[in-house]
Amino acid sequence: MRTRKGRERVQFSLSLGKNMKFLILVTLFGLSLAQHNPQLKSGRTAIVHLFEWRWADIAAECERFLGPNGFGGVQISPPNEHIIVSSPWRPWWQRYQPISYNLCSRSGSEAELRDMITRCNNVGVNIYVDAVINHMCGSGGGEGTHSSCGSWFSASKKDFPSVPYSSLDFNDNKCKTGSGEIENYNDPYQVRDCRLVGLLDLALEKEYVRGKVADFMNKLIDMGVAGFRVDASKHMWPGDVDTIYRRLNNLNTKWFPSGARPFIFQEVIDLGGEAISYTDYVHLGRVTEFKYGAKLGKVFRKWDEEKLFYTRTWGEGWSFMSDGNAVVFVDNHDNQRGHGAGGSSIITFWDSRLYKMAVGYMLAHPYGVTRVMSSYRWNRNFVNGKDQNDWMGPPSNTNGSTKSVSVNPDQTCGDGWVCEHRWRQITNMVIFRNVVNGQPQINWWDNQSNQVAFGRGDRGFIVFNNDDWTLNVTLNTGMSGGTYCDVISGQKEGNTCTGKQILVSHDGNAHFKISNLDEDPFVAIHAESKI
Ligand code: QV4
Ligand code: CA
Repeated sequence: MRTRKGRERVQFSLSLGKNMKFLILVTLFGLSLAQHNPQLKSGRTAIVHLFEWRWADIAAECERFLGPNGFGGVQISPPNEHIIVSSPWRPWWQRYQPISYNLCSRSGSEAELRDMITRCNNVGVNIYVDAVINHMCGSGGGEGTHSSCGSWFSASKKDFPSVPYSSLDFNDNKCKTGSGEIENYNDPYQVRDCRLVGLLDLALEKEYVRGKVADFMNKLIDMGVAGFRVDASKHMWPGDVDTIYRRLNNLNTKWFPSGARPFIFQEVIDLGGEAISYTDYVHLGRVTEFKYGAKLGKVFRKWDEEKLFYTRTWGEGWSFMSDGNAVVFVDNHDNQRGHGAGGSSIITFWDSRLYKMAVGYMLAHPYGVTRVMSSYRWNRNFVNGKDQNDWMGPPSNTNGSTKSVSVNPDQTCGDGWVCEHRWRQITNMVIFRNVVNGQPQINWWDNQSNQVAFGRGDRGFIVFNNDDWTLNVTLNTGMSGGTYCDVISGQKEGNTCTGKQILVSHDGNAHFKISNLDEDPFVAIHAESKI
């Protein structure tokens, strides 16, 4: 059965000459390929997710820390108007229930958002917006003005006057399940046209709805954002979001080259075995590779007989999506608290020793665009293995407003903010990734167990000891002779090392001795840590 689109395609190809068609295909293909480009400023490679941070704090962090330390970009929490939930009290996930596209939220006002985007761009740090465009609030969201800009809405009537959306703009007549919710993830029609956990599902095939979504995203592009993390992408038809992405403006030439396309990375949880696969979306932009964190967690925890030396083929060799399509991370805001996918193998800041190794490995390895999680603590309360407090929002004042991020004299964060991105081992590995950018992985060594090492061209070298005994070996680093500071146990300050020193001989060999009892049983050196 030829679809409407298929008929158009036949007419289209008959009416155009070969070279004209070729030109258009290159343009279209080139267009979508460009959406795989994170548009990072030169020499910068990593994104940090400043989950639930206020705009004013992000702006300050860009200027005082992220810019100077070579971070490439920040993923921010959804900036548009969201529901305000009282039970449970102000959960983090209220921001995944839009009420409108007005730009006032738990993180601040439109003016504060604009100021933050400008200040971060001015120091070379891109802003990527978490775009929630599949749905509005939950069907049980009630009626009234319990919203972050005070807009009135009615969930039961599917009435959102501040957009405006009416009941005509939702999918209910298309969803065929009794509950109106997704009941079977092996039915692509349910996954796209029914409600995800009761969230009112937008009819994205409608020109009117597409227009509202594109206007929302274009306003942010014109303000200077570099792209989007597209929430719940699995729940939107590729053809619908393709149409919307094609309507997006080029990036603001105040900070980006003329013709630069917004970076698109789509949240599609695909651990295999479902009807919908990441392959449905990779032509539109990059996709979050959830297998990455799930597998890396098993490897560093040594579960399921996994061993670190098996990662010699890490990346596409582990049947992850191709490098050019992947955004990778050790944990994310969902699976660090048992939401979404990955299960108990996911390593988070709560397991800090393992976490530093896993994040270090991710940042040292060439695969994918890397995203570092930056979290807040909450008082977990496990009952029968489930955290009853997985809903808890960010550090807040008694009036429900989010606390500002305080920075301690030792550069760590206070008031419940974890700031993993400020942990020396992680900051220094972000810098390592920048220094070795573009260099191939070479000089792999392993002990057939959990001790491995590899280089990145002649620009960097890293050694891990995840066995229960000392690593004691001389390895070819591929680097020029000299004394290097280990950037895990310390760093180069002036012309001295605050941590371990590694002496590389003229032939590139160096001796490494790493006790399995070390707090951080790994060592990393790079061209810019040489004294
Ligand atoms: C409840 C019932 C429903 C009922 C509904 C009525 O479960 O059956 O119909 O009330 O309103 C919250 C509550 C959830 C509640 C829902 C709607 O937890 O119990 O439904 O609100 O009221 C986050 C949280 C969800 C949260 C949601 C909206 O994880 O718990 O739901 O925000 O506030 C799949 C998807 C993937 C998704 C992942 C979590 O394929 O895309 O699940 N991940 C993204 C985000 C995630 C977010 C959403 C999607 C939704 O990363 O943070 O869910 O925007 O794998
Ligand atoms: Ca949908």
